[in-house]
Amino acid sequence: MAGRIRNEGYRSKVMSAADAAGLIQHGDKIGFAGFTGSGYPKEFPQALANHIKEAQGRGEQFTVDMFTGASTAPELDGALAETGGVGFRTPYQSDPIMRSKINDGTSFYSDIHLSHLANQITYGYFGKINVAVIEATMILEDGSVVPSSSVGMNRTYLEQADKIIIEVNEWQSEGLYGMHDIYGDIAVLPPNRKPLPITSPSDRIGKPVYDIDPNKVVAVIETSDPDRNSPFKPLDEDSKKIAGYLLDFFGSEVKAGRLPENLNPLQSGVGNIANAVLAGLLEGPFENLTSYTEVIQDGMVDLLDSGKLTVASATAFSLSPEYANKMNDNASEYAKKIILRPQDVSNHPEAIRRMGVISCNGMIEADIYGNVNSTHVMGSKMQNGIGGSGDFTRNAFFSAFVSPSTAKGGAISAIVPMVNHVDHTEHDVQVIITEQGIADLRGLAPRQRAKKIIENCAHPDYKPALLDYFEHAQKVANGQHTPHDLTKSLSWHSKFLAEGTMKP
Ligand code: 0RQ
Repeated sequence: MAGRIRNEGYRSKVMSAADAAGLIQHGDKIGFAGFTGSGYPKEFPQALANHIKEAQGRGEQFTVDMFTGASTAPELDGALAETGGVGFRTPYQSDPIMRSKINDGTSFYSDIHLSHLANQITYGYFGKINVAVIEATMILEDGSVVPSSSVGMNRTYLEQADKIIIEVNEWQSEGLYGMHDIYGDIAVLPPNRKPLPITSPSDRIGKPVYDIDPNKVVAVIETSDPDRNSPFKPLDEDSKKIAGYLLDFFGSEVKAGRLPENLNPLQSGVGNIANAVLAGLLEGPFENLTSYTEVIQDGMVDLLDSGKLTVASATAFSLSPEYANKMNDNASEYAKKIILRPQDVSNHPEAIRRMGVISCNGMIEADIYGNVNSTHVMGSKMQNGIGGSGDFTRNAFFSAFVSPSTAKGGAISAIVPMVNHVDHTEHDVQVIITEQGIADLRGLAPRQRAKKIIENCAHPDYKPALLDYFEHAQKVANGQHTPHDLTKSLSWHSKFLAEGTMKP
């Protein structure tokens, strides 16, 4: 392990996770590494959870505020949430225990766009970050730090925190050195910002390492634990259908002359449908593809291996255990085609808009006029968070949302009269796809969109009731732009809460 910590000064700071956790105080704001199950600290958070529990056992109040890149893993989100000691958390999360603590009111949660967080931390909107806890692959002789399998918010937390704790993880491949592109000039206060110099997903504009102030490093912890990535489910028929509609749509856009034959850089969300789209691209006609996205998942690695995808830019891996091992075995080869950037660069509106990125993200529900809810269940409950979906959707060349047309065994329609929360407004949403079909909303007014969304995307069990609502709303509404009956527009959700089904 000495080989991974090549700087004498840092070697002298090696200590146990428990000793490092002892440095944390009640009320500390901690910036953690971690993005979709990769590159998060593995041992410190569990030691911190014990430290919190011990304080609670003594009858002391002990909470910390938790900042990350995005979702993490049970060893971080789960372990800390379980103590009830997370006072505040941001941004995206998906851990079941963390979610339950947000929804039962134990933890405050602020759901913000992933590209905005670094700015907002730097401007001090969240107060002072006291401690940064990151994972690294290596510490080099000159004290610079080689990132691991995610970059996320690390650059900002390392800059902003008073104290730094580094877990050096031997499980991460040394071949990752050279894959990262850490660009920092972006964190300048406006109005003195410069254009982001990225015109192609393959552009490298920063350094392969974090430069940090060694005086701030209070602990170095040695670990060898794997990232906790979960396997993907086998592709189901609905996901394949949805992917098929999207790929046909790409084909017709190439024919119409709006897309080049190798498409524009692709962004694909997380989950099974996104993986089905990537699998479809593997078999499809498009060559020389590029990707400017947030996470690299298995399907993207297959596309790189096949030569169909020439480069992938992201902020993190989101791989199954099998693919994470494959990445570790061949990291230095993949580093020629993969670039991992800070999330304020991977998700930067300027780059997304300039390159004409094609975005495709999952949704919880859409309404008949094209507003999309990605985050809330039945009005009050948080599912995961907006993640990068808003960064990409608002600025994309094409923005698509995908979902099965029903949820919870058919008891919920994903197409509703009015969404119970809006993340992506009708102004930003261009295409909606379910297993029933595709609604291309470009160029349409709200009432024209409603017909298309209901006809093409709603499940047959719900289509007649949606058509009834739309007709009824036009009769009773106070205007004909987006006609609604405000006494009924959310009645589908209240019916579900009362009866366990939206079915008429
Ligand atoms: O709940 O797990 O309790 O069964 O939501 O739904 O169908 O498994 O779909 O995993 O693709 O998640 C929008 C949440 C979809 C995700 C969302 C329930 C459903 C299930 C999950 P259970 P599925 P997915 C970044 C991209 C926001 C962030 C984003 C997401 C659970 O895509 O978090 O886009 N998006 N990041 O039962 C009530 C409904 C429901 C519902 C589904 N209408 N009402 N519950 N569920 N629909 C950009 C990148 O570059 C990566």
